[in-house]
Amino acid sequence: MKLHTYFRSSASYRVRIALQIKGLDYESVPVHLLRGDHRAPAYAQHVGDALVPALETEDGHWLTQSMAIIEYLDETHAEIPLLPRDALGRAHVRALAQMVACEIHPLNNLRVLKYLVRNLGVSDEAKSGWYVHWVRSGLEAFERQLDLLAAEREAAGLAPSLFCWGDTPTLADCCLVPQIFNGRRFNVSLDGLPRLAAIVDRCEALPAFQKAHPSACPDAE
Ligand SMILES: N[C@@H](CCC(=O)N[C@@H](CS)C(=O)NCC(=O)O)C(=O)O
Repeated sequence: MKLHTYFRSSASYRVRIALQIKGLDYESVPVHLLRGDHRAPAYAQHVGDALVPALETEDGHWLTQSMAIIEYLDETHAEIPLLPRDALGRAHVRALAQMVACEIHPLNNLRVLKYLVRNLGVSDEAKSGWYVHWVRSGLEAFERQLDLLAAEREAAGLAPSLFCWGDTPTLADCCLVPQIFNGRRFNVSLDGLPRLAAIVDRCEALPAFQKAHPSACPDAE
């Protein structure tokens, strides 16, 4: 398998975490976003939206969209699952993952921030304000959802979650940790988000998350 990835891309980081949790071997193929490698024909001919990550499977298929890739890996390598076995748990995990991947991340990715500055004439200061506003408010919503899920587990007599849902990392944790890495680069505070901060600490203590970290990537700068 080949993962087309950029070390600082949080969507790529999600897939790297999933690969490491599952202990799968893969070749890392760097796609330098700031140099525009993703728009070069060699890459863009395989990836309709020319975004990273993309996974090239052993039988030559190109898969796109980090969450679809992670679910593919989960279905094809079922040991160490990243989604719960029950439908209710899967719905909760996918909802948390989508809070990051569909609500927070699209507002702060590279091309959106570039458009604000280059096309709308927004200052760097206002761009940073945009970033912090959307990431922080999205993380506050995530914390509220964790509160609600904790109450649901308690009412059902289930043990408190150690990770986003349950006592092992799931797709939701694969999405949360990279978003926090990204937020820290822009000084987004985690104050007042105790559940989320504890989950991130627990994840970051695990070797799989450490091996997937941007600083551990072959293309790290
Ligand atoms: N929803 C996509 C998001 C992919 C995405 O936005 N990737 C970013 C890096 S994190 C990218 O390729 N950005 C290039 C650009 O914005 O020009 C996924 O989950 O894979």
